[in-house]
Amino acid sequence: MTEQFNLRLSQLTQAWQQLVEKPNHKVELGNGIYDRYANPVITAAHAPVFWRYDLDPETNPYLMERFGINAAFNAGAMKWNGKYVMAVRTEGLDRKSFFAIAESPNGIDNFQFWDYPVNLPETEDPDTNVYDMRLTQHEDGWIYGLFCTERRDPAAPLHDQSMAVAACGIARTKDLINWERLPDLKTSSAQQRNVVLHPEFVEGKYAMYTRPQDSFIEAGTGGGIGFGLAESMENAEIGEEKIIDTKQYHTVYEAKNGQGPAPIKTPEGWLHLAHGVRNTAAGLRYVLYMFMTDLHDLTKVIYKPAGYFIAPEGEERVGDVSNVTFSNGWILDDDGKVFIYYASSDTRMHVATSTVDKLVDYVKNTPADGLRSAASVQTLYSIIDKNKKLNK
Ligand code: M1P
Repeated sequence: MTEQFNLRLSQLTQAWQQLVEKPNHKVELGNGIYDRYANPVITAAHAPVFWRYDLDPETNPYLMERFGINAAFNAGAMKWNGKYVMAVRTEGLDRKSFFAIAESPNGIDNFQFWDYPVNLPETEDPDTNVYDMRLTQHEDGWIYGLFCTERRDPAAPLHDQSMAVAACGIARTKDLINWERLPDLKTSSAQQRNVVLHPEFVEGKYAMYTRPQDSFIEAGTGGGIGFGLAESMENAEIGEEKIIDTKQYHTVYEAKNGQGPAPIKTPEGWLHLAHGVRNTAAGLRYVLYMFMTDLHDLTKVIYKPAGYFIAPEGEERVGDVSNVTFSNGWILDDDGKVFIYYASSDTRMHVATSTVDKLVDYVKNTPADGLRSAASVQTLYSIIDKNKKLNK
């Protein structure tokens, strides 16, 4: 038995090692805006063997998996001590997710989880599930993690075991290891998801992007990316939420949308990455899109290219919730390179790389949505006409 145990253990360890050390490479050609990479950067299989297995032959003679990991996705991201780190939504076979930090020396491969996942303190009203943490290095000196905390709806009748309430949970840290839990965000909306802290004070207050929603799934009347100010994070409360980017008929964000990571500051304005959702006969389709807000008026959208920025492609289209791309983490490097971390189909994490200059060019110079087929044709005519003149 011990021989078999040892053999299986070395095979498991070798398979894990090969996976985490597998070099990644750019997919050729691309669209000029960003480069996709061939391999996912984090998957469920990246979870260390010592998380998933009891390695004691006495108590686990068959070396069975005791704590399976189902998915690793929707990660917040930041540069930390020279490394590229993600706060990964790691989901067990029991559907509960938790946050685990994974780090890479170069941002594109060799991501490895830290030995222990985040031991997130609970509030007096314990979370049933926590997910989708946005990391913000705030100018007040703290690193904040804003995430969705989900609890069963207290008004749900016994026969309905899926009614839930989503709210914005808040925690902060100085080292990504020890976390202080703060009270959940208070707003006048029934539910909240996709809340993101802006990195700078605005009018001396904490600024947040919100996504008010009427119920757990439907954004309903509260749809759109909202913006609001709070006096403090110790007892964060937003009085007025102003919708800065709305849902809109016949666009990729007609059903709902949500802010991705905290925006990136550029001399031209704040670069935003968000997700947009539309309904199809095959269910909801989640894609990523970008826009830019004014440097001095964060509620004013100044550029917004038409359509999606990243949509699920190939194998990305399939997973636990298929046809989804979702991003809540990106990293701006010192040299202007941007690492865009996105999840596919609620299952795994990928990276795409670009630069601030390219992303600013993309948001400024990509035509806006004309909201009618005829307007799209006019846009295309102007591109073709210009190119024809060039060839003369
Ligand atoms: O399943 C797709 C996504 O659905 C939710 O996003 P939203 O609130 O915008 O609908 C979230 O649960 C997210 O985690 C998930 O990836």
